[in-house]
Amino acid sequence: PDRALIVAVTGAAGQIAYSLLPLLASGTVFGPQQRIKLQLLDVPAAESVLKGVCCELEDGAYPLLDHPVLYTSVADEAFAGADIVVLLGSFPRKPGMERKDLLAKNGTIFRDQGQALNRVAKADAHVIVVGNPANTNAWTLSQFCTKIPKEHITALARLDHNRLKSLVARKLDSAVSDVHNVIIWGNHSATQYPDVTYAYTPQIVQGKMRAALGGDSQLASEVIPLIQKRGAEVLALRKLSSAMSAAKAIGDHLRDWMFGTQTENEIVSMIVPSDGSYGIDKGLMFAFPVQCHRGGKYRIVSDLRIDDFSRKYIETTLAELRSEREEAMRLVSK
Ligand code: NAX
Repeated sequence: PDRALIVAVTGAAGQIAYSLLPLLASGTVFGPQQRIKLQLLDVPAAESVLKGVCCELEDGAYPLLDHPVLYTSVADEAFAGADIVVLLGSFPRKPGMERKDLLAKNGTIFRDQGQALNRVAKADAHVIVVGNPANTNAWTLSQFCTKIPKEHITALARLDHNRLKSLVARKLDSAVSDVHNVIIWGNHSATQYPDVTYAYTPQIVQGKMRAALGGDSQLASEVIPLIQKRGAEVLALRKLSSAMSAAKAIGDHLRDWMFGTQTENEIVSMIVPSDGSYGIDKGLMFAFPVQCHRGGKYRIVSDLRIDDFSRKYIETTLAELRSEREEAMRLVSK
């Protein structure tokens, strides 16, 4: 394609961006023919770091990367004409901070960025929210960004999805590429439900995976909590939250969304506005099983049977998301 794809990235001076920007610039995400133009946003205090990142992007001599790379602390400049918007920047939880303070702080950021996108982004831009609390930040953004179709505003569940897929492969001693159709449901938080009910490999047919992993009590005591707490495990070990794996997951999310999943029946997990499937409130940002088709289209897989074991987990994460949305709603209606 002749035209460069305009990709805006916020939180671009941070650690996920440092792993993500090379994936974008090298063609790993949008393909080896697609030129891209990067427009980077961070807060004024990070200006020198951001400038340093731009120097490194220049020094990478990426053939697909248009120059100059734009960097700014003004959202309207970063979002101008954007086709793809990756929102990494958010306010981190500080010691002693209550969840509602965190929601309020981020509510303001995502309100302002939603309004900025509304002013200057392309009307059919594709947006992915990564900054936490990701589901609710995406919900707030979508309330203020009415120009972009609601289903174009998504958030990242793919890291949790990839963590589960890899864990299943390791447990079964299979290749990761042989594991299909794991699912993450709900909030990107410790209440998420990592579900293997519909997963399969060449050896283990659909319907037998829960038994193959040791049965429901083993899932409840080991597999599910491992995935729910994996982010905390990495944080404790690295003293920094997941970044390399988060960047890989963002690339996977964007590539599948734009170009379709590898096969028609492949399921991936994305946080998208609910269409009412599975009794999830319409419009709530919830991680669902989805199938992606070429051209930036996806469909929520809405006909899976949910048994009592799964339903209990889905209800817990749903309750948490409803209460987060209520806090965020207070801000929206102010
Ligand atoms: P860093 O703290 O390294 O970077 C965040 C950057 O965002 C900083 O440079 C900061 O200055 C900037 N920033 C803050 N407010 C901003 C604003 N209003 N506009 C523009 N930039 C702003 O964090 P990093 O490790 O890169 O993680 C980024 C976000 O991803 C965090 O919120 C983190 O919690 C979240 N994560 C979400 C994941 C998911 O699966 N949904 C997984 C990975 C990650 O933990």
